[in-house]
Amino acid sequence: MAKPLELVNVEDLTICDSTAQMITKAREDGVELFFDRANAMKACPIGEKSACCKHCSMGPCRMNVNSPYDRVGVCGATVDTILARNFGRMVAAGTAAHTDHGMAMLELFRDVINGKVKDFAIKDPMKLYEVATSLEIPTEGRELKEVAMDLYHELERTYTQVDGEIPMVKRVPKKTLELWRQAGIVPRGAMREIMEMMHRTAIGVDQDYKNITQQISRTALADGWGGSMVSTDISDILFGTPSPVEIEVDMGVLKEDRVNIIVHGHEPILLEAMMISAADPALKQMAVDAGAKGINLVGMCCSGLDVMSRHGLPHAGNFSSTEAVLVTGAVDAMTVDIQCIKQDLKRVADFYDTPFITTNYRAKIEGALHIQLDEHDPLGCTEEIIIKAISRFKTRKKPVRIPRKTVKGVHGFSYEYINYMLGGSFRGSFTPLNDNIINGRIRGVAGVVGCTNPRSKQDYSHVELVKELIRNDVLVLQTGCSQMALAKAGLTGPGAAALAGPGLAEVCETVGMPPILGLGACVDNSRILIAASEMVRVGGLGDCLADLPAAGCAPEWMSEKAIAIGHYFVASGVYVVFGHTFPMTKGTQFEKYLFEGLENEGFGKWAFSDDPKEMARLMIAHIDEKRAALGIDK
Ligand code: XCC
Ligand code: SF4
Repeated sequence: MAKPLELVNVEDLTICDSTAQMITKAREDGVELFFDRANAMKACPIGEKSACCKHCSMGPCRMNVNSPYDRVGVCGATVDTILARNFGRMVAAGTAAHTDHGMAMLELFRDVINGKVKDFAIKDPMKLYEVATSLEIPTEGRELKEVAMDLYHELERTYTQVDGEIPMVKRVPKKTLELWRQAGIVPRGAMREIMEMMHRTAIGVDQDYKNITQQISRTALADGWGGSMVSTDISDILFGTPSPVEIEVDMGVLKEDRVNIIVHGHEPILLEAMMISAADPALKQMAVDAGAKGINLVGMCCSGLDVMSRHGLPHAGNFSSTEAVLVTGAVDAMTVDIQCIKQDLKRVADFYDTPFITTNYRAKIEGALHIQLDEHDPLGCTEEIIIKAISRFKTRKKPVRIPRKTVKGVHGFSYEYINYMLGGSFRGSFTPLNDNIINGRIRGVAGVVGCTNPRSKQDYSHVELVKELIRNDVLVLQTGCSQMALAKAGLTGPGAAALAGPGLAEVCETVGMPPILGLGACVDNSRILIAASEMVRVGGLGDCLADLPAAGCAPEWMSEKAIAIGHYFVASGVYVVFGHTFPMTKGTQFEKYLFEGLENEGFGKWAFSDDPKEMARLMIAHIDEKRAALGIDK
């Protein structure tokens, strides 16, 4: 780097104490982390507002963000066309990520059924029957394998179908589905939608921002009600449907006297296979022989959340802490699969002599060791990683400094469990939730989800927003890095009820649930869609998703996946607030369309705020508006 950086105070970068300690240590060690790079490289003021286009070589063309209708691109594209095309490509990329992940899960499912994969099995046959029934696949008197194969073929349409409607629309409330049909946005298959989105946003194709938005909605819905939903359901069938489990989080879960292995990424396969290998007596013995007390497997980011919710595995932190955790010097191997894996992890890992291993052919990192995880022999890969970690433990060269902090919390609230919890019987129902919303004890429901971002103080907005929501009797559902922010802040334990408003606190006490429910990884936002559909089905809260007193927020988002998620909620009828930044130029027609116009057409709408108190205010105002429309505002 040319000139020394003016370093930002650590307290301004994060409220996560462990990460703060490790940022300080990294600076002492002379290791650059992404927090400092974000400060050194200011965001491009035009790109930040999404006002540039590089879709052809007549450009790149950039608009005047202060006076957006001053000029057009060389081809004549207006700022609205440019904004909509950029937004559409973000949604296409995000949808591609979730659907490619989902398709990998579906292929694993197929190979488990046909016996080609032997290290995994169907762990939750009941869920398999439930999903099959929801898709009208006959189950009476049929062999599990037969039903499973039918289910596989049915779900494959989610991705590959070229015409018709994806299977999961059978779960969409009738009136919402009617609206989609009228608007022509029922997804056919994810591949088709992503392909068409890319085509329509190329130079000289679709140049009407409203028409582009139609395809944006269709593509995003192929994620939420398609790729992501299938991924969640298949993961539950193969690895078990989560139910509440107490978990320890934060960097203190690393242990100086153990072989610490971090698994970071998104598909549950790697971590599930690691768990099998870490329990192998021969490998355990090898660790003991190397002088360790044992093997300590720890998750990070979404794969961590996924497996944590199912098996209670400890979790070290979210996206903004993945470099910082390496700075402890205590990580004996970090292994990754896909998504949200910073290239820089390799350089930081090298500095601390930590083996850094990629495992998915889709996501190699220059210079990193690649050990391909073959679904047909997953343990071949995971055993090798563990052996590398043990040997690193034996030869640890640098001093180890682990932040002491650990926090306990309860996670793993699948839709099925919420149903059970509320109904108090195995086949419970959402009636008590609806009743409590109608009688006003619960004001509404909010989903607070998404990433952390080095351009905003890590975890701060997540925690402040959620506190404000529960204080106002709003029940909060969480996924992704946001869930981990609240977990580290100590708000996923029973103690959080003390911060809830009187109505919500009373319900929490009666039902025995916390006011903040952690649902899992980002693909598990589909669980929120299912829960919302169930609220409509039970009745009393309107007849489509847009009628519900509900709102969503990703206060510190950074990934294109977050934009895809945000938009599938908006297209489903939900009000969605994004924080810290938004790829939008103020004062444009496209902004007005996303922030107001869509709602007038019966969908949800987008909003933006960079202050958590204001985010909460917007969400609560929307919830109150919906309550008033339902006639339950007291
Ligand atoms: Fe990635 Fe999923 Fe965002 Fe976290 S929340 S930074 S997408 S790990 Ni999903
Ligand atoms: Fe410029 Fe149009 Fe080419 Fe975009 S597509 S770079 S606006 S000429």
